[in-house]
Amino acid sequence: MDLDLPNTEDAQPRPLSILIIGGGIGGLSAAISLRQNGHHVMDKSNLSSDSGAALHLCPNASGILHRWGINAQNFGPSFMSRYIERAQDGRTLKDVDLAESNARWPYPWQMVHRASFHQELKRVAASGEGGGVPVALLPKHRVIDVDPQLGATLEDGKLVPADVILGADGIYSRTRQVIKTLPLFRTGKAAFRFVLPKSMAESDPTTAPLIIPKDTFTLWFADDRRVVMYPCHNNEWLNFVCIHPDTESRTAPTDEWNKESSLDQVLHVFRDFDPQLLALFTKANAATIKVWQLLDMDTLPTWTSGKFALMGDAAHPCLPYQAQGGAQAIEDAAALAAVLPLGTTPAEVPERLKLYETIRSKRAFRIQEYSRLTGQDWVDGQPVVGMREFEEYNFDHDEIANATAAFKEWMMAKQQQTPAATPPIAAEPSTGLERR
Ligand SMILES: Cc1cc2nc3c(=O)[nH]c(=O)nc-3n(C[C@H](O)[C@H](O)[C@H](O)COP(=O)(O)OP(=O)(O)OC[C@H]3O[C@@H](n4cnc5c(N)ncnc54)[C@H](O)[C@@H]3O)c2cc1C
Ligand SMILES: *[C@@H]1O[C@H](CO)[C@@H](O)[C@H](O)[C@H]1NC(C)=O
Ligand SMILES: *[C@@H]1O[C@H](CO)[C@@H](O)[C@H](O)[C@H]1NC(C)=O
Ligand SMILES: CC(=O)N[C@H]1CO[C@H](CO)[C@@H](O)[C@@H]1O
Repeated sequence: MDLDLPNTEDAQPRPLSILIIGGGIGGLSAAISLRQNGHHVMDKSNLSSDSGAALHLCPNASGILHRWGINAQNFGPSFMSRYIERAQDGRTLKDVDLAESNARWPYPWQMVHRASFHQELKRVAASGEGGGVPVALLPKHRVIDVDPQLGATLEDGKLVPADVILGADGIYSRTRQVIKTLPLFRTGKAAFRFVLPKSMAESDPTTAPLIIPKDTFTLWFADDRRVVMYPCHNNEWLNFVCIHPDTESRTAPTDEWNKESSLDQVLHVFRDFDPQLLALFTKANAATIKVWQLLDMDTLPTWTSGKFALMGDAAHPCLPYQAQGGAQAIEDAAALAAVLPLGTTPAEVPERLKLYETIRSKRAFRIQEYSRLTGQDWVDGQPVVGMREFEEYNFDHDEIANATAAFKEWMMAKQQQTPAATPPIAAEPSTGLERR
């Protein structure tokens, strides 16, 4: 590992106490990045294994994880090496070898099993790997209230004071109310999700032709519904996301991201698709089939108040069409670590959190918007916006470098305003800048 750790010996800066509410991808990522800065981090959430099947880690998200010492090789990635688009009747519309174009990115474009990924984030958070003290994972305590000047109140009525409070409690965030109560609204679509063993598909002559040996992402499109299939878990499982009009699976817009569904329902909603694909669906383990309503939210006026900040889906929920929500939560965590190096004082926290929002919001909102555009129904068998349209914007961004540079600029501008009486050394961030 080549992380430059904060040099705490001469300055002995006091670590911040950081309370994170939510232990999903965003909360655990921030726990890791801030712990590695030398802060004391507590994470309060259920911390069960992430539900859902698989997820993309786009190249730069892989790059950020790599710098934190997390290597997807440890949890069985598949790679996005070939991209196939099919019509609902099975005709091939596009078949693109991505090996060459992927070579321009320094880190791989991976598809990983969510539970394994979540386990690994949890493990690294609770370890001292990459420096810093282990995060205190406190799964038993549900947070019921946040005071953005003080800390958070737990179910037992106890107030936990903290220097920084992060709301990382996902799309159904309760801590979002600290900023504003915004309703989630229907987009008109829902998604079935399930996995099946790839070997089962390969051993059946009906379905075998649909299966490319490995590392291939396939989409089937009808105008108002689509099927996404990609491997995960060392290419041993096939992961499906089947997006369709929500009226046909009658999901309620409640907190039911794991709502049970059934094979019959999937087969009915996709009855006009290639019979080979339907034969593939029948191999899904019925118990794993879930349906999730795709909800959206208006833009929040701000993400921060006092020492409190929202991150991840709590701040900017992202529809899954661009597969970027997890990556955006990881980028939030990278930016938070850049603006909160060891040596940041509690009094400086509110302005640093504002800076985090300034660094992140434009990009996060833009990616939300791109995902909305990519999710539009096709018109007359043609996409309004292609699936890979925004790839450059999404991937060619290094949030560690970007947020670190933005923080440096901000510090310099601030120092120029500081009266000469203040020794410049006091305003200098002790470290963190060289961690990239
Ligand atoms: C069908 C689907 C497919 C997707 N595919 C992709 C993909 O391929 N690539 C990608 O990057 N993203 C994908 N996403 C999006 C991605 O899952 C989310 O953007 C990401 O999980 C957001 O992380 P988060 O940490 O903000 O929220 P979450 O991962 O939802 O975590 C929130 C956490 O907060 C906890 N919590 C909630 N309330 C409280 C409370 N009051 N107190 C304490 N804890 C609380 C929850 O238990 C949970 O652990 C997909 C999403 C879906 C649903
Ligand atoms: C924690 O888990 C329990 C049971 O799984 C669930 O009822 C509860 O809503 C969860 N709480 C949070 C904050 O996710
Ligand atoms: C950070 O990235 C954005 C584009 O995403 C860019 O506009 C901005 O100039 C970058 N900031 C710095 C300091 O590099
Ligand atoms: C963190 C990370 O991996 N950053 C990379 C993002 O992508 C750009 C361009 O492809 C690279 O230059 C960065 O190193």
